[in-house]
Amino acid sequence: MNVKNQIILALDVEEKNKAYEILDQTTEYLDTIKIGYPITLALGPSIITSIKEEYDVKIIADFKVADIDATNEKIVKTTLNYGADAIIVHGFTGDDSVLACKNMAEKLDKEIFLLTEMSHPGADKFLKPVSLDIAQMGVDLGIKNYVAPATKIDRLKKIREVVGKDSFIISPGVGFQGGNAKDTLQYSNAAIVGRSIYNASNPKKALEEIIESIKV
Ligand code: OMP
Repeated sequence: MNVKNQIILALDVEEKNKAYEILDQTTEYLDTIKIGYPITLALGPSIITSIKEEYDVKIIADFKVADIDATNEKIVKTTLNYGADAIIVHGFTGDDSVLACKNMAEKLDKEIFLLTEMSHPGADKFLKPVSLDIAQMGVDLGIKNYVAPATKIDRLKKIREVVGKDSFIISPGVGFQGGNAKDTLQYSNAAIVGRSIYNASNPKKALEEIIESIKV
């Protein structure tokens, strides 16, 4: 996946007007949008289709898929058929669950992102001890795309070492959660930013500042 300006907008708003207002202000600079549970549960999954019809963007559906293989397969199929280009999948469920997602995405000519370690402090308790194993499982399964935290650069660096330079990593936690885009992009291919853009008084300016901060 190619991400314009190396920034992905996490569009975690719950009102349609607000979503479109933010997209109107930011899609000059962005071509990849992450759609998750907040907007999908508020507006229904057809919001994915509507945004794809209205804007020239790629959509990563962040549904953190984490079920048995048969259920995962259905979740991935339905989500990608709404028009998402890729879907985020948890890795802790194990290889059969993850493989079911990968196979379904490939059948539809789309992609999955494997979530390794998470960005919030609580992830240190259960996920951190296994995140490098999750990343290695992804490599063994032939997965190309990963999610790894912008808030824990040492962990992001280790995950990069496991998945290799040719894998594609996207990293949440820039801005509001304390991560910084420039440091993150030393090891990651794209930073995911939500609240620092959509809650800003001027989302376009906030995004311009983040893009500038990467260049200096
Ligand atoms: P902000 O903290 O508002 O910038 O948003 C971060 C976005 O990334 C939200 O949509 C989170 O759900 C998501 N996210 C994390 O914050 N941490 C993770 O470890 C993984 C994700 C994710 O999978 O996107």
